[in-house]
Amino acid sequence: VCLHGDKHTRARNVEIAALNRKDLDACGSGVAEGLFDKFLEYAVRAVEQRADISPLPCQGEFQNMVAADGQSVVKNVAFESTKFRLFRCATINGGDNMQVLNVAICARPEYDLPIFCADFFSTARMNIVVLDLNPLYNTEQRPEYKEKYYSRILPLGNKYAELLPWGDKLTAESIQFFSPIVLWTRPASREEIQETVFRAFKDYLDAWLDMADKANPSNDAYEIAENQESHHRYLMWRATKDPGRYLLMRLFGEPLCERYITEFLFNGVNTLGTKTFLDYFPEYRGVDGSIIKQRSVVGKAYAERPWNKDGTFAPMLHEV
Ligand code: BLA
Repeated sequence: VCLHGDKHTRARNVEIAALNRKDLDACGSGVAEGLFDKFLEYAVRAVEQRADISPLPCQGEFQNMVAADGQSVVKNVAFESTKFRLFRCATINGGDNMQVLNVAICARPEYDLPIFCADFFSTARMNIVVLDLNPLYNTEQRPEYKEKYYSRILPLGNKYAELLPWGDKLTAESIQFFSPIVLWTRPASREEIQETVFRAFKDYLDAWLDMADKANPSNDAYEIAENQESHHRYLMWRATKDPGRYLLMRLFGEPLCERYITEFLFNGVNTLGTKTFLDYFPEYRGVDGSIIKQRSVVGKAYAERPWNKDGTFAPMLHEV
């Protein structure tokens, strides 16, 4: 459907960027504009401005994905640089029925930068928004990590947490991947997504890019290995328990869906480490030794935002 991989993709970075934009525009011809087109465009423009950016080779087979419904238009873009291992954006434009934005940005393991995460899903009946800079380390257990990356942007998080109220209970396991500035909300309308959520998306992405611009690589082998394992655990969680899995399976069929998840969306899950899902999440081991199919073994929890305004994790007593 879009971003045809041709010989120009090996041209200079600036030309690549222009080409991507042109192809992205061409994608839109013939179909109504997607709810998240401008989100993806903003992310692509922001990353293009960085030095030494190039398209990620793994995009290849995913550039022309057509959904089984014959209607939904998929756009996938991914970049890498000396700092970014994986800067990838995906949108699905299925008109009024379904709109999806999924963005993940992982730095290289030399950096302990959080993972940029935008997971937006909209149907005619519901809207789901998760936006965060997912921490590599638990911010309660490592106050220095919280201080390094979250103290400065806490006011931004608090501002949006007021504009975009907490979206009620969610899969309890998910909370360990979220930071004190996570936005988890169920907007009432697509207008709210286009306005408040778009502003939050731009501000969070700018904040992450600003952190990345300032970040210096570690040369401590232990730290680098620890960062890499944290990325791997995160990707393992998402590749295995992503709420979008069922839908992606329906849209693309099992073989393509699996490749899309492991090689594009959560690229790194098969290459950053050798531990298995059950090594990281043994509570999901079923009686026969296989992974329990349910997304959650704990169930839903956190009816209210479990972080205070100062970024302290303080869930309601019965949810501890
Ligand atoms: C719903 N997505 C959700 C929910 C969360 C997230 C918290 C609410 C339902 C729940 O409680 O689980 C997001 N969960 C996350 C994130 C992490 C996590 C970001 O653990 C970890 C960091 N989602 C996608 C893609 C699609 C998608 C690609 O990433 C679709 C193609 C859809 N998200 C999607 C759907 C739902 C959802 C369909 C509703 C399904 C449900 O409520 O179970």
